[in-house]
Amino acid sequence: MSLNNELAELFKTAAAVMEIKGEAVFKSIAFSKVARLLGELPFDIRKSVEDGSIDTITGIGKSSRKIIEDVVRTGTSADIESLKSSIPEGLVPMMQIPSLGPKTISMLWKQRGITNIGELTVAIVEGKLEGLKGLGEKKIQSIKDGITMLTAGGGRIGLINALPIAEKLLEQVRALKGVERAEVAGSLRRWRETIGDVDIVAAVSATSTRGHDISRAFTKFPQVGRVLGQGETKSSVLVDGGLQVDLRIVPEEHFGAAMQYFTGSKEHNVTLRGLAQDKGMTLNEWGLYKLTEYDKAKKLTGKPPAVPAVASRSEEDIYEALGMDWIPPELREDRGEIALATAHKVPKLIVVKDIRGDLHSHTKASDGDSTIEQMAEAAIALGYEYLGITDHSKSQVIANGLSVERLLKHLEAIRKVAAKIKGIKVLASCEVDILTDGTLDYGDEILKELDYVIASPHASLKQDPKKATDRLLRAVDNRYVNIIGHPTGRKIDKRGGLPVEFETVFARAAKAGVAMEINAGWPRLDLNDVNARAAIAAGVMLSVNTDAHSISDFEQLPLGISVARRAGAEAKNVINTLDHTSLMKFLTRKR
Ligand code: DGT
Ligand code: CA
Ligand code: CA
Ligand code: ZN
Repeated sequence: MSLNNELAELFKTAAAVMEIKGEAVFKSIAFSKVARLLGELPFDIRKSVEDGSIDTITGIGKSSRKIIEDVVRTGTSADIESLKSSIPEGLVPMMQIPSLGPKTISMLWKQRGITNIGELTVAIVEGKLEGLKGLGEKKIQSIKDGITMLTAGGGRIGLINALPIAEKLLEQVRALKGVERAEVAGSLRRWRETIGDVDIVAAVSATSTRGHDISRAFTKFPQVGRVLGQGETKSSVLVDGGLQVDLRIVPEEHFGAAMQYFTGSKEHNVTLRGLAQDKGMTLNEWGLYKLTEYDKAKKLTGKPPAVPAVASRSEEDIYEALGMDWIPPELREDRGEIALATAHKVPKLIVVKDIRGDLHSHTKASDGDSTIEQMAEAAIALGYEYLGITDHSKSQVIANGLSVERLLKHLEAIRKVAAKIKGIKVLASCEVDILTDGTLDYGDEILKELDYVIASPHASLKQDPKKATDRLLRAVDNRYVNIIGHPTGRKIDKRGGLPVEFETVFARAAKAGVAMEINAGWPRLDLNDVNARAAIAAGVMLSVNTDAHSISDFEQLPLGISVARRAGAEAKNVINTLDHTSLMKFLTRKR
């Protein structure tokens, strides 16, 4: 960083500190101005200090000049340092959270003792921000989203956070006058686990003059915080919480092409375009065109080409014209899907409705919020045939894991509910901890009392690959283990999880008849798409479960299904699409 920029940052920090302290507002404004001035200065400030010409720069007052001179001469400024140390050091970094300003930070600090982003996160989770002036539910949610964005790295937001924001926007766009239809494209339509920005494509009836009105109305939506750009065919905004949303407006006859293009992925599109070229065609956001004809119209940009397209209205038309089947968005990552589509062998991907029951759920017996009955009732409401109750085993002390004695009592309680309740089979199980060396938290004499066993790693996730792999292998080898739960223990953007050599583990699991879980609970999504794909290739069965700790957690199933779909899973690859009888056959085959 140049000295100018370094100084600009320093002044920005100083201004932020004073704003948070709520003192000397005019001075804070002056510091902000100096920061901007330094950032835009076309010459090196060091020179002006050395030849004294700094006096002639308007906008740099006496105290600012002293700070600059001190930094040039000594590399630091005592004035700034003492200012910085006058408040807790974690407060200034909180300014990076979109939608969080100095006034709110000041209030959080003075009224709730919050001094850094970590404490703020905890306070939000624990509901400790209630009762603060100007901090309604909506504002708190947007702060939460902002933290997610900031800590996600690379400014990506979690799928689970992006979905409701996009859904709401989509509804608003569809309601705009002149919009015939609108859909989400981009990574969100492909259900990537994190989202860089949200892409929406809207269709208008003709090359209508409405484009401008629609795009202007879009930038005026109440949740829009900043407008990054606005034009007749596209607009970009930042919504509350800092998430970017791109809107594209196209004539309806080009809607399919725009959806295809903006759904991506980029890699998928590049390969597809190459294929089009081989066939003497060109594929772009407007449609699929014959190269010979397209060249004549090429100079027209920002507008649809003046020649008729081979295909443009629907995605199906485009893929068909390229000699292939339509490809579900979740597969469009250039991982072999184009060859499959050309051979008419696109898998019939699993859908949410294929799931007949959840095999991983918790109750009040360990760290869940609901009773056995409540969980079972909720599962019935979802139309499930069966539900596995799997509370934590004894080593999970923080999660109120069950001692042997408590487990046996709990099994009895589950079986009592199972006997009484109609319309669902309730299975008595347990999520048994896979300890560091791969031994299980209960001995075989206890495990054999369970209807089936799901075994998961929770602690010591920083092992080397050999140890991590042996750990899972040993669990797979146990004759009572049926499912490995969240096999790596990773949490999206929080921790990486076990570095398992899955090739070895999958080969053993396929042979043993042990299923691997896709844990649908956010932020797990574990296995992830790539590992789940490898599992299928190795002949391993999957199990998509929510790991529900409350009845509302069952709603996270679509996230797990999206991972399965991105892995290319069909219903037949997933054990909890089986009817109860077939499922029990699978779960007892090792005994
Ligand atoms: P994100 O937003 O980082 O989560 O990922 P995407 O896939 O949504 O990427 P984004 O928003 O930059 O662009 C949306 C889609 O538009 C992308 O998936 C493919 C298409 N696209 C964007 N730029 C290019 C490009 O330079 N070449 C090609 N072939 N496609 C592009
Ligand atoms: Ca995007
Ligand atoms: Ca985008
Ligand atoms: Zn669990």
